[in-house]
Amino acid sequence: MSHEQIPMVAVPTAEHHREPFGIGEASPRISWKTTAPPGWNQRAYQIEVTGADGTHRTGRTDWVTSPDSVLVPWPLPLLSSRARCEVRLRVRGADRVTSDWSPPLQIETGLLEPTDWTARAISPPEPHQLYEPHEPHSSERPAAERRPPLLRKEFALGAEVERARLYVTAHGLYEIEINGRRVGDHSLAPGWTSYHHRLRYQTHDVTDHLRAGDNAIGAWLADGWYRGRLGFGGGHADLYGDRVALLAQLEIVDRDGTVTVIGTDTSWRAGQGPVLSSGLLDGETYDAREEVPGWSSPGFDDGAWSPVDIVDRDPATLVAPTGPPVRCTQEISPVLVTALDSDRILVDFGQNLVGRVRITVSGPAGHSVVIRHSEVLQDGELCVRPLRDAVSTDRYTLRGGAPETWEPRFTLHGFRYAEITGWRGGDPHRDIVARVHHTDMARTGWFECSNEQVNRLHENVVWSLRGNFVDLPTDCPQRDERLGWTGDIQVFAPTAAFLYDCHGMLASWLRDVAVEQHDDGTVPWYVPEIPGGEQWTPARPGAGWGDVVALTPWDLYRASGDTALLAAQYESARRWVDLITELSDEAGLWNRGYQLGDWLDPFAPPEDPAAGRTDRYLIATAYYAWSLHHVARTADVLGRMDERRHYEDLAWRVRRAFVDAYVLPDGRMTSDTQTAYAVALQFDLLPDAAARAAAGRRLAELVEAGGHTIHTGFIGTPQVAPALSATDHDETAYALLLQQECPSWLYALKHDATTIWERWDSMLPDGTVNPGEMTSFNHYALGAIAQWLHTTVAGLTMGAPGYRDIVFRPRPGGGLTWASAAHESPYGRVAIRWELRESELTVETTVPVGATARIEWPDGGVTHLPTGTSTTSRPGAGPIGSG
Ligand code: RAM
Repeated sequence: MSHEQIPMVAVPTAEHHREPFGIGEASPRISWKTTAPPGWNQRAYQIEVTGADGTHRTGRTDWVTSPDSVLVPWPLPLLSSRARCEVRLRVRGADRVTSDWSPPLQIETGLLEPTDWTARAISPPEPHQLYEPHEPHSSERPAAERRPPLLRKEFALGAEVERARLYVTAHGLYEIEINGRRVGDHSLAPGWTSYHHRLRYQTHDVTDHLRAGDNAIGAWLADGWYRGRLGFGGGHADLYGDRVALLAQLEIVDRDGTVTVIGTDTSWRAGQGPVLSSGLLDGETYDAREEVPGWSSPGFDDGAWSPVDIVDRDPATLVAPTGPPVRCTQEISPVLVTALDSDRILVDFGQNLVGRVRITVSGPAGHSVVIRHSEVLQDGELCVRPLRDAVSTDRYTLRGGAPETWEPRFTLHGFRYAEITGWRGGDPHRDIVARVHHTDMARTGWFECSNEQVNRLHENVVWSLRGNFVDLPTDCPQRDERLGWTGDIQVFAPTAAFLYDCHGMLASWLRDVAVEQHDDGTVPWYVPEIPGGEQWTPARPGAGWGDVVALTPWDLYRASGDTALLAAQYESARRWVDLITELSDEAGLWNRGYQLGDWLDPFAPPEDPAAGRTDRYLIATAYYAWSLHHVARTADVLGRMDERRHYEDLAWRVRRAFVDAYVLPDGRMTSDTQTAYAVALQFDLLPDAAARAAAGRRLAELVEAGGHTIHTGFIGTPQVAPALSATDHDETAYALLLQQECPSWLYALKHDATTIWERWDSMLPDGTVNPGEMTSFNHYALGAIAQWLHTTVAGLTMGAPGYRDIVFRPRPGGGLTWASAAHESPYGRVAIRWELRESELTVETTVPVGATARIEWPDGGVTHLPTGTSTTSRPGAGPIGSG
């Protein structure tokens, strides 16, 4: 048998971890991808687990007869805390040919039990004891009290270190140094969760940092989300508590087998460092003259430092991460630097991004460099008005002497432009760099086509995703908001799950949504919930936003095949629809209460974005039915058949009520708007094929009558193109996509957009910035069109969860001559590229082992595909007409 015919298994994965180090699962499910000749099918698998140093039992399963390769149950005894093991596996096909063992996956668990934590959270003493009070800052507490502290501790080790792990978290944000060297490369750790209920800790391998003899560990701490100013309208500080704290447990095993545990306790000391102030919205001020040389190394005299206090943190609330950390993922050099006046330069990075600027400067001690940020310019200067109360200003004061390199630690900005006052660098193209930060998820989805503008649009969606997947899914990254808005991710989740492996990150956030759901089932507008002024506090149940609890777990399940997520979120979803059942009338209409409707309908008055043209209760009832249907489907997957029936019956009832109330006898809807038809079609609310066809026709008419510009808001926009395609109006959908006049997707490109905007006219046609209150240039919600590019333009769609069944359904149109999409699915790479020559459509497809696939041609024909890559042509299968 030749080598190519033997199946090969790649390194397996555990749960949704990119790096299964310090994980919280005692029985992580295992997935793998196999390459094999076309037609090969897995009959059985065998898994072997090898425990390291007795931290886990070594064992091997029998051959398990199963075609499964995604999230298969952990096969051996549960892992305990600090377990280290290697997992490898092999597979066998029907032909009984057995693969080699896969390369091993290394897994290490974190601290799984609250009793594993012996360290106690420590806080610098009450600020007045530590610092001289200064002038009051912008927030209620004096600046000095907010000055980010340093914490340190020295210890001796008797022998060389065999292995050392640091388990660490904070109230606030932290960075750790051991013996003068930074630990890890995470940013903004421990991230933002619902801190009262869940606080993430991180695990680091710090073996290389330690040595026999004297050692020191030090921590930078800052306010972050825990204590810093957050939110709009001036915001609020101290939302979770008024003291920052560090909880760290360093566990060291030396060559003699001696275990030493250095935990935070009252033997640590607190001092002050060079960070004078730091806020996520405000930016950071750093005075290098106040640096404390040697503070995180042994031998430093901390006699003048203060003792620390123990503060409460229930170890039962500590959780290991389920997704990757925030990191710097890219560095971008300026594309243009111009002098604004004798002391100010303007730097254009050519891309609206989220991160911070690193500078290298030289100059006299005490000289300050001030960096301000903005997404857009107006009249050649930064336009910071859209940032509202986010100050987004970093300040660096030089220590003097050799060139100094600095980047703020505990803040993040959304910007394309930086204005630097007092620049004292060399070549700004070399000495100024933007460092892009976000949750470091693996990229899994790609799209390209023959139209360069559409490609740029797609690229902009990817950038808006990156800028807003920063530990949690936010609405925007730049102004005084940056909140986990539920409606935004609700409409965008399918797109996100195609482009990046965001399962672990969103699963964590959905946990927070569930724990912050109010007693009556109300889902907050954003999670974590913070005070939001009259409009948002107390939260009221809002259609499209609250529905995140029923719809987003389902979207993630579809993308990943993970039923455990459905199980984990099921109660939360039920509580939501049960609440709406109480709020709806006897017929089943959700027709009362505050609603955002088709938020930001371009025809809504600028000062009232909720006053769109589509009846807000039509939208509310549509979402209610759709969420009921999803709760029923979820119950079905979970085998809860009584509940499935209950919710499906309710869903039918609400559908009927919807049609009675909002669809007129002639098929028109009471709101004769694109959003109404699109939602009715996409949420499957219409009674039969004729009603669907009629709604599709009317939708196409309205889109054409609107001159193929956007007539929809947050709710309608993601649905219009898919609804047109579902009713054979692809060409109308293409015309909408390719429109250049405002409002349209491509309009923004005229203004050099490099991200998706919140409003179609965030930049007005005359090039001035929209004067409205909400003028973000980085909001992913309207980028949900990208999923239509993937599924319809390129034609890569999912037939069964996890892409176990794939339907390639290319729908050429809009003058495109080719398009392609690829997705790294749980089974392996799925890809399509089509090309149109005259009227011949040629399709090249890639199907991974373990999946079934077919092409559904525009003319209705079907071709079944083997695994592997194949090319198929179909004469006469040219562009489809607009039905
Ligand atoms: C805005 C947010 C978000 C939207 C809410 C209703 O302030 O930016 O995008 O979901 O309002």
